Amino acid sequence: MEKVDFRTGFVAILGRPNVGKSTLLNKVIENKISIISPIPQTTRHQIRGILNLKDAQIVFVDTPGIHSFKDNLSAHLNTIAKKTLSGCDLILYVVDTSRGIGKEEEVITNILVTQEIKTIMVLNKIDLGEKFLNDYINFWEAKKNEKQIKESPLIYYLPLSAKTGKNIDNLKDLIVDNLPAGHPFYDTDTITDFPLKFRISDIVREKLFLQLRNELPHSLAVEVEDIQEKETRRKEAITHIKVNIYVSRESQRKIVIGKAGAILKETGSASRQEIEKIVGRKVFLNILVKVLKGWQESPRILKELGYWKA
Ligand SMILES: Nc1nc2c(ncn2[C@@H]2O[C@H](COP(=O)(O)OP(=O)(O)OP(=O)(O)O)[C@@H](O)[C@H]2O)c(=O)[nH]1
Ligand SMILES: [Mg+2]
Repeated sequence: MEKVDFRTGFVAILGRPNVGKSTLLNKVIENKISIISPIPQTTRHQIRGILNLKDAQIVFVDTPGIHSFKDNLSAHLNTIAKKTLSGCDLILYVVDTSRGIGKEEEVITNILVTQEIKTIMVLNKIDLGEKFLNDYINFWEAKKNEKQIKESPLIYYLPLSAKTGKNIDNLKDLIVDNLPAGHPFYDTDTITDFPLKFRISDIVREKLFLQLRNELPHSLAVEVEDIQEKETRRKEAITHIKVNIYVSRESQRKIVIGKAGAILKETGSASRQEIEKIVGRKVFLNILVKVLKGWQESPRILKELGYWKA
């Protein structure tokens, strides 16, 4: 490898839903940037996390999991994932070694094997026993042969655990070694360029997902309508945040609120604690649950929620 003083580049994190892309990003950056939940399709934005090292700045781009097309929201999520590829210097293709190959693997490998950006296959969740690890390697090799690709862009298979951190340092080294020489794109004390408004709405969405488990994740959206810096009566700084939770039907509104408001209360209190850590001051959260029929199909609403970039 050529000796250079500083390397920089964009690293796209791709994979089907729930393989641990956001967990990996947070582990590498050592900070909570992207929300995580056991529910597929947790990530809805293209989220950048910036790792500043002595000799490199790596800009990771987390993406929504690639999955089968259903509605405008799903189509949009796939588009973001694909768009991320253009302009990136390296791809991390994340797979879950504790689960068998998904139908999404066909879509993803078809995209990845025929392009030229260097790719590392991250074989994640090895703490769960690596049961399907070889299947993913074999699948890639078979695809390469099928398409008669002589030199595939895949430069490495790296087993790791985003949860325990095993092999994460090796991943960082491998990435740095494969980035182009260049100057930093962002201030070296920045860890994300994801707007505060969307970070907050994502935190509320994560807490809500964790409360609701598998109920209605796809029907929910969270919007931060307003953020205002105020003072309490005792002249303490406090940030007032107005949050709307959108659901598609009245029955879903009841589920989100919970018995005697229990779900909403728990969501609000868990969210507030996490938001306070980010903004560094006291937070008052005002959360309303609204019914907005068919929001997943409306370009106007998707745009307001930040899910739509024409
Ligand atoms: N045991 C184990 N669990 C993991 C690991 N990495 C992620 N998980 C879990 O897998 C689930 C999904 O993680 P996410 O990081 O939200 O997955 P994602 O790929 O970003 O999912 P989407 O945003 O929905 O596409 C969560 O419950 C994580 O805690 C790992 O290395 N080991
Ligand atoms: Mg994610």
